[in-house]
Amino acid sequence: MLTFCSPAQNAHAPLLELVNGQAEAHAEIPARLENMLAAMGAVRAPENNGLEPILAVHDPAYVAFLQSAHDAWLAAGREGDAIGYAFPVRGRRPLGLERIDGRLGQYGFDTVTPIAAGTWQAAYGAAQSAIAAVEAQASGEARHAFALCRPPGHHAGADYFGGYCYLNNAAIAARAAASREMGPVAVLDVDYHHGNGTQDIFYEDGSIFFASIHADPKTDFPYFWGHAEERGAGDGEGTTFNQPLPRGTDWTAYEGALGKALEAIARFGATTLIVSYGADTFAEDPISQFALTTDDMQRMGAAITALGLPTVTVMEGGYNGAALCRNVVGFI
Ligand code: Q9C
Ligand code: ZN
Repeated sequence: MLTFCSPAQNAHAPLLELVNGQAEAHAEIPARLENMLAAMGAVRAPENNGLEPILAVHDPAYVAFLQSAHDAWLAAGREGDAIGYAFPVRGRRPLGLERIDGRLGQYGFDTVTPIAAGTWQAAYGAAQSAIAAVEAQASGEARHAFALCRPPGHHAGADYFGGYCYLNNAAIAARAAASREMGPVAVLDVDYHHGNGTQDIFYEDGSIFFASIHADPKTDFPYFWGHAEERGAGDGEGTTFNQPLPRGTDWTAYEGALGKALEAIARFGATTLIVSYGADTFAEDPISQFALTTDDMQRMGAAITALGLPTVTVMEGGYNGAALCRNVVGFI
């Protein structure tokens, strides 16, 4: 499998997340990537395709914020990683706020996604890995490619970060594939958590199908998105397909949901598939509650491959460091 990973990706090393009323050691750390790299064999550093494919998805003011936020944090006399603490409840008027605290709240939606010194550099590198995977397909070099992204991307929207995500690697890949006329494009999100950012980016876009299988947001992050009744809007009505599943879900129930998602993608007429793969559906994931085994990861990969579409897989979550490598290798 042709795998892309940028050396810049490990410049992002967040220290803490504020969760359950406490500061905890962050779960999305460089060791995740080290574990996966150790198991993957040869990986290729992506060429630099610049900001253009990123700006095809993300708002320029948001990108400028990400590039400068940690410097602004230091300039405000702070130490460590930038974390917001005040968030607008209803919508965000264009207030032109200047203080870093206001801007962190404006662009962020949680307290678990710090902006550290190397965050921009790493997120940019991860996005380049996703773009390079699409380019390898477009040029005919590979039918399937894997972007070993970190930090992950599927919780990030056009102008917001959250859920350990800053740039939406899968959405950037999907748009890049569509602009290379590889479409219609479908995104299948099999991370434990709902890919709210990807859903939001394509919610009113009928040209890109989004299917997600995830823990019921009634019980799990990101809570406010991923409910079954969210089906898209406007031109995108019916091109968003959510299947929330209860905690404890094992392969028997998961397989049925995966079959339905793949059927919907085939019915849509997709000719390119982008997979947001999270290994956090694993039974022993420290922050998640599904019950899939390493063998199930292989079954999942086989079922998706049986769809017969050229596929770019983008890495999302998965926090059991020791098992991450075999789960990813099993899936791939
Ligand atoms: N420490 C991804 O898997 N909640 N993001 C953490 C437990 C946030 C997960 C609570 C989970 C975000 C890409
Ligand atoms: Zn996840």
